[in-house]
Amino acid sequence: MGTPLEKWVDDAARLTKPDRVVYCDGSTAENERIVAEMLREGDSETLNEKTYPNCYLHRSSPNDVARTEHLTFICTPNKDDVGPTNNWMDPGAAKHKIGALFEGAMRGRTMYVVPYIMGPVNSPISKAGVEVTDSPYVVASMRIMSRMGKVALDRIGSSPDFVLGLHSLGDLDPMRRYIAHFPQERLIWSVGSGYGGNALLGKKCFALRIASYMAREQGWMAEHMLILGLESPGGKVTYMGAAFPSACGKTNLAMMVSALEDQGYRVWTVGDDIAWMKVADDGYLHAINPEAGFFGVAPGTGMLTNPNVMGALHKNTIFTNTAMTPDREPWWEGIGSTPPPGLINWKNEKWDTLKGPAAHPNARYTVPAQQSPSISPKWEAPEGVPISAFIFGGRRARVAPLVYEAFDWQHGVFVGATMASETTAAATGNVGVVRRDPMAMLPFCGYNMADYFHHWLEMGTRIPHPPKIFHVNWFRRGADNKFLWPGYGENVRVLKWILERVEGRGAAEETPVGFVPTRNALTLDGLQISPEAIEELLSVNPEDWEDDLADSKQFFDKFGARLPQELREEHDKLSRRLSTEGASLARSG
Ligand code: OXD
Ligand code: MN
Repeated sequence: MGTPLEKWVDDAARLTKPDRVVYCDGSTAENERIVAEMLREGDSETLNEKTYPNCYLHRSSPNDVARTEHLTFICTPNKDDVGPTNNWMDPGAAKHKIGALFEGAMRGRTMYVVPYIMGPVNSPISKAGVEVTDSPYVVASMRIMSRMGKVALDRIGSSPDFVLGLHSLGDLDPMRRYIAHFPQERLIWSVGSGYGGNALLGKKCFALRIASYMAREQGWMAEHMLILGLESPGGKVTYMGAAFPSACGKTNLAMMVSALEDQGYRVWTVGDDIAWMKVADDGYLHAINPEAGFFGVAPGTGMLTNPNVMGALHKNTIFTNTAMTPDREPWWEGIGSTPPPGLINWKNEKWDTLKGPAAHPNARYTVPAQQSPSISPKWEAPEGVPISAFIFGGRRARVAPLVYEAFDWQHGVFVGATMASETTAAATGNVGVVRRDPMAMLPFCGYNMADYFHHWLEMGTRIPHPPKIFHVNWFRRGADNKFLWPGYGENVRVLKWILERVEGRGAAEETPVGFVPTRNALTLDGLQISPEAIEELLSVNPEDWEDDLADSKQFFDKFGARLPQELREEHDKLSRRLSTEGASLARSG
């Protein structure tokens, strides 16, 4: 007997053989016990209780510091269903191979049963999951990142409607590390890693890979997008979803302190990483943030780049793989102070410059979202927020202008599908290597991306008031290889133009790639930027775009006949518009 949840937990315990099983209720008293257990394991310590109350530093195994895409699998009976951009394993074979690693993996340990809700507790868009894990660090982190414990247990009750996640640290050997998804069974198996993206199963595994699969079946969207609200003078707030590959400043944009605050433009944070969206009765696509915390990259985060999060990090935060000062405060490169003498690096060694960065470049903070001063009053609204604009972006030294608007939904899907970003080799003067990352979902789509593009095209026909689609590029460089645009809080100037376009205002000029602001359409007062730089930021160079088209064609070809015809059509149309433009430039030049 027992509920589906209890039955599944019993099965997991029979397989992994823990010494004891603890159902988590999410209470403060329980959290104290979990933290004590985390500290007892020896890989975590308490930070300065005066300046960082209830904050901890966790050090992961040095071989276990990031998501491992090559060890991440989607397991469906048919290999074609995962497509050319995912790793595939047959479900039976995966169960056999990975099951052997789970066999007895929790002997001598405690198995924690973590029921959780992704999304606001009473939202019709949110969903329940259960993660079973032998890591107290994972339990403490899940308590920040999701609505965890009794509230979720009550929601699940005797229903079978929840996503299952089995996680064990195993022996942390990368040779025995797997993150496997079984979307048809709503099941995740993760073994051999304690790193957040691999081990906090509610985040990338459920909220993107499994959820994207469910979203396609059920007619909604699970996207790797931040959600922000732009308040304009008079107090109206317009919501936008934005997708960027990693290292493009997504969290910073979501939490931006606006440079136009004195003109009445302010940014409110709804989410910094993931959006779940459904068409609502008002005909708009409504988004919720399925998460309850921010799991952000620490290095590079400081008062200049993200003052809001800096204010939030002084309590109830778990730091992972940062450095620590002799005062037991967290420290990382870019925090805004010079490394103090006696600094301890992320490997728990006395640091000196010969030892490389003191914090691991992927060091993280895990902080409750409500601690950010920028958190939107609507961030837990059960009905979500109506999305008026989608913004795609990448890091491109050339090619993409500062901002452009797609002609229509189908063209916007093409813009998202051909998204790309350069590796940061660009910083040393090279243009960098371009990696295609459609909708920033390349590592997170739980099925064939050709079908994912179909789903996007389909959604366009189902949303009576679809968001307008834009593309931005904060990273364009001039002939001197310097960034042309200042970025950070000044990006609000671009958001303001997007808002004006959404409202049917905002002057624009038609180019082959889409609508670009006219030279006077951006609000630039108070900004030191030359008219030449603006000219260059907004320019569309047909030659650069022809090269880019050749690259995106190669990417599309990987999907063969499964790629939607509409995307080939858009590719051809762009190619034709560029050659007409090229020819007329040649005539006038
Ligand atoms: C993340 C990622 O951690 O995208 O959010 O890798
Ligand atoms: Mn992300």
